[in-house]
Amino acid sequence: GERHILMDDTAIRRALTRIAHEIVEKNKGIEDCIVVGIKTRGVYLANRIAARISDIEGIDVPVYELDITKYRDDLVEEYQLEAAQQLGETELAGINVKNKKVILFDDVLYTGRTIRAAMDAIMDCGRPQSIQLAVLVDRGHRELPIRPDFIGKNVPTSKHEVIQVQLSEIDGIDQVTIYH
Ligand code: 3GP
Ligand code: 5GP
Ligand code: MG
Repeated sequence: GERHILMDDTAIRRALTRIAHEIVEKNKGIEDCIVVGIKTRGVYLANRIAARISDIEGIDVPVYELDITKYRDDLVEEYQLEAAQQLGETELAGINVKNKKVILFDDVLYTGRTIRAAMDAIMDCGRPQSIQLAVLVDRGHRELPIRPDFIGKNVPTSKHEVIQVQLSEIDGIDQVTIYH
């Protein structure tokens, strides 16, 4: 099929800079905030956002990574157990989220099931003050009442279209492409 580039490196850079400012504005600073990136590409985005926030505010924001495999609701029990063993429980275990403002970052938001699972994992670590959601691309088609607080680009899609997110850290290029 056909493909179109939705965001190039400049567009991604500007979107992340805007989101960093929006996060600082919404939270009136960055005190008590932590950033949690959802593997794989959400982690790189989380690190980039934290670096920008440090540039803006002069304060370092803690960044954590989260693999939600064992929290998904669409895996059979056996597989969930296997995934949990491989992961040695969730990598968030031991992180203090109590009274923190948790900013979750994923590359693409689709059904919302991954984010629901991520919220489950966070709640297992304590009671955060709030959870906020940032995504590079919102492609629609939610199956749960979940909406992002910070959005790089809204991309209305059909269900058969696929969004590819490439980030320089692992893909050698910064680019968002739609395949239809
Ligand atoms: P990511 O882990 O870097 O976010 O889920 C594994 C990878 O497959 C994801 O990379 C994501 O980019 C890609 N992907 C593309 N379409 C889908 C989809 O519809 N569902 C899931 N789970 N992953 C998708
Ligand atoms: P969910 O459907 O739970 O919102 O998304 C599942 C996971 O797959 C999330 O990590 C999300 O980033 C990823 N995902 C869903 N749809 C797409 C897509 O079209 N492209 C990419 N790159 N990732 C997707
Ligand atoms: Mg993802």
